[in-house]
Amino acid sequence: MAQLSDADLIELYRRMVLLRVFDERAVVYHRQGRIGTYAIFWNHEAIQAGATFALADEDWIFPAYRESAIGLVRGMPPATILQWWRGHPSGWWNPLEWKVASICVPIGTQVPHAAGLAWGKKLKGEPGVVMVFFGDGATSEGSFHEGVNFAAVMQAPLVLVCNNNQWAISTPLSAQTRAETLADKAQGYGIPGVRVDGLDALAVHDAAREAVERARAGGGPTFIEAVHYRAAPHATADDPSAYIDPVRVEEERRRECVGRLEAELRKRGILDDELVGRLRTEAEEAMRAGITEAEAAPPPDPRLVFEHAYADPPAEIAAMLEREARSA
Ligand SMILES: Cc1ncc(C[n+]2csc(CCOP(=O)(O)OP(=O)(O)O)c2C)c(N)n1
Ligand SMILES: [Mg+2]
Repeated sequence: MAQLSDADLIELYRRMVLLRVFDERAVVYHRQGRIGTYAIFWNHEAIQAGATFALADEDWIFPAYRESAIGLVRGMPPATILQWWRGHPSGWWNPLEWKVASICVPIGTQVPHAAGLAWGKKLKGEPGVVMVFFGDGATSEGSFHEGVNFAAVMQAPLVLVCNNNQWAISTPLSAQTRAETLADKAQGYGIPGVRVDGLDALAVHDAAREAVERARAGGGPTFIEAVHYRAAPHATADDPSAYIDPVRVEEERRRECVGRLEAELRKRGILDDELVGRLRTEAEEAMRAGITEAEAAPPPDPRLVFEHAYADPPAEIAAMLEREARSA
């Protein structure tokens, strides 16, 4: 077990609270019509905060949409992430600034991107490892296979973190794979595969630390399967009552990861009501300031959507852009 100092443990807890409050407030902002469709990550905080806690500042993070707010652990302003969900260009952060890649929505395509960056670092002799997040469903995608195989063959410094929440929207894990565990897949690529309890931030951190150390020492990629169960809808546009047993979801919601770390830290005598309350208030204030800042930004120019999509716009779109430019 990793020896985290008391200060480290509190910082890990603070990050989990920040993520939890972001998620809960984002769902409210969605209901109020202030952000668009939102991918809920309630109870994924132990994976996100635990795994990234093993990284140094020079290391890269490649998130999927489920990890949209992971930049918070590096101090990214909540307003930036809220703007992403509002479809505002001020939500398109510069990946170089935070060493956090763009949020990836196509399933699994971030895996070869991350593998490529990790390989590039190795070729250039640059320090730093790359951590990529993806879901159980992503393990059925070609890009997942290509990315992991490539990274393994090249012994690239890559840490693969699979958030196994056992659902890919309405597709259960049992319809996703015949493999007994997702970690078993690592064997086929010739890399270590480990399974951890995805609700135990300390266990996730421990597995991630070992994987990061291996990658840093030139030992190549590791596959981490963090097992838990999706205890919220896939996204704000989803109605899971059509396909998930609500009793099971209620059970899972009681197995809740922020409270679990909180209880552990209270037991160790390093966390009390005062600090719990203060960290939660700080996170809530950061979110209030974040949404205020986001809503105060001037509306974006709709032409931007096309500007970044085409080098040479098709005639119909070019004509539309011209009309827009004339009326602007
Ligand atoms: C290439 C591709 N195919 C299909 C989709 C539609 N889609 C969006 S989320 C999702 C489920 C992904 O499940 P999983 O990888 O387990 O991640 P989770 O949402 O559970 O975190 C699918 C199929 C997509 N975004 N990209
Ligand atoms: Mg999933």
